[in-house]
This record gives sequence, structure tokens and C-alpha cells, in this order.
Amino acid sequence: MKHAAIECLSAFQHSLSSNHSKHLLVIGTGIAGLYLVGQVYVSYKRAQRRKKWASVEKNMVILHQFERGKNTPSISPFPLKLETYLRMTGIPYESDFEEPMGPKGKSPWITLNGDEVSDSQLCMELLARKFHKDCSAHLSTEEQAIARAFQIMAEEHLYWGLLLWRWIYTKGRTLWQIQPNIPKGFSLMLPLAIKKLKGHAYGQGMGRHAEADVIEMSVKDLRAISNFLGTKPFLMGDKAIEADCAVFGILSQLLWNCPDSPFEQLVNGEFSNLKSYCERMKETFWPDWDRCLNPPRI
Ligand SMILES: N[C@@H](CCC(=O)N[C@@H](CS)C(=O)NCC(=O)O)C(=O)O
Repeated sequence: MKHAAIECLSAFQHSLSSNHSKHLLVIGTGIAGLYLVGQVYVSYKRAQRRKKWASVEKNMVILHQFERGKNTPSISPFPLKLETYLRMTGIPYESDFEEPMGPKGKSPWITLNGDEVSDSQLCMELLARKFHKDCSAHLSTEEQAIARAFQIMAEEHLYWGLLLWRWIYTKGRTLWQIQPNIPKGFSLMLPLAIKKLKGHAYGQGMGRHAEADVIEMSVKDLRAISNFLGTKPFLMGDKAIEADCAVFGILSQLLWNCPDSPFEQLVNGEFSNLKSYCERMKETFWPDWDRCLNPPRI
């Protein structure tokens, strides 16, 4: 055994001394060097961005999100939710589109006075405390509980119907209809993105069901929201609250960013009060909606 190991080692030493191995070593060192230089550059750019964000006035929120969409200011529900909230509360903010993914590997996130906070909901709750904003204060605890239940249904259940439709059932094909400036090489990366998101949906559970079942579950969510909304202007009555930002974030995607989907058909038909609701949220909090599209519509 010992003898065999010594033989193996000497064979390895011999192979290292061969020309072929030397070439491999040079190539390997070159790649490692390039990688290192790349990493230094990325860290430098990262530090530069943070320096820029630190130079904004005190209490100015930097909202990190994906680039503007063709039909909606964001093709992602959670950034749209958070931006709608900032508008609803009048908290001053600026958007950053250079670093959309936050420390938790998701979008959106914010920088506030040098602190980095991830997750749309955690951001909203922090901002509500800091800026003394409570858009639901007029509601009873029972009403607040109902609003929360609808929000969670939209974000934690219906959202997966949207994700599966956009990324798995239609294989990301609609992205070119809703997002401008998609890099040329993106189609090569698409299968990887799809695989990752498929894994997420499988982990959550919705991704284990047949497509028809997922669509049916999503339709039931839509019906519940539509029935509850009825003829009210907003989810809980005449005044829009935090949960409206979340519900709008999802519904706006189904209405404007799911071309030729069953969702688009339903919100334009059987659940048309959801379309009116989206239009109302847009008119109330996004008077500059068209200018926030890419390309701008006016
Ligand atoms: N609970 C999070 C969800 C954020 C989220 O899922 N963002 C999506 C875009 S809408 C994302 O970053 N996805 C990338 C990924 O999961 O890798 C929040 O409210 O911010």
C-alpha cells in the first residue's frame, strides 16, 4: 500500500515536470489572476456605489430595484409594492437600478442613512416606524387581520402562480414583451434562471402541482380578492393601505405583464373590478406612470 502511494507520487511529480503540465499551470495561473482582478474591480465598483449612496441627504431612501419595464415601472411585484408604498406615504426616495439584488439575494432592498435593509415588507415596517406612517391606523384589529390575510394570499400563494406562468409554463418567453434592454446573452442564461426558479417553486410547494391545478388555485385567489373588493375603491374601503401596495404589486403583473395568459383574460373579464382597482392605484399613486416606463410613453 505504502509502496503504491510512493509510486503514485513520483508519477505525479514526473507529470508536473512535463511541458504539458507547465502549460496547464500557466493557463490556470492566468485564469486565477483574471478572476482576482475581476473580483477587485467588482469590489471597487461596489464601494464606489456605496460612497455615492452615502452622499445623499439624510433620510433619503435609496430604492434598489430592476430597470423599468415596458408596461409597468417594474416587472417584479415586490419592488413595485415598495415603490408604491413610498409614494403612498410621501417618504422621499431615489431609485437605483445598478444593484437590484440585495444582501439577501432578492430584490428590492433599500439603503437608508448607510444602513442596508432587505425585503419589501421589512423595509416598509422599518420606514413606517422611522417616519411615523401608519396607513392602517383607522382600521379595527379585525379589519387589519383581514387585510393581512389578503396580502399574504397574494404574495405567498398567488405570486407562485405568476412565477410559474412567467418562467416555467411559458419558459420566460414573455420577458422580451415586458422588459426592455435584455442583454443579448440572456437567452443563454435563461435555462439556468428557469432551473433555479423551478427549484424555488418546488421548494415552496406550488411547483409540484400540474399546470392546470396551479392555474385553478390562482383563479380561486383572484376570485376571492375580486369578491372581497366588490365595489370598494381599495381593499379595505375608501382609503388605500399598505396591503393595497402588495396586492397591487401582484395584480398589476397579471393585468399588464402576462400577455395572453388566463390571468390577463380574467382580469379583463370576469374579475374586471380588479382591473379598475389597478387603474385606480395607478392613477392615485403613479400620476407619472407613463414617464416611469421604458421607453417612456410621453
Ligand atoms: N419577500 C421578498 C420577496 C422578494 C422577491 O422574491 N423578489 C424577486 C423579484 S420579484 C427576486 O429577487 N427573485 C430573484 C430570486 O429569487 O433569485 C420581498 O418582499 O421583498
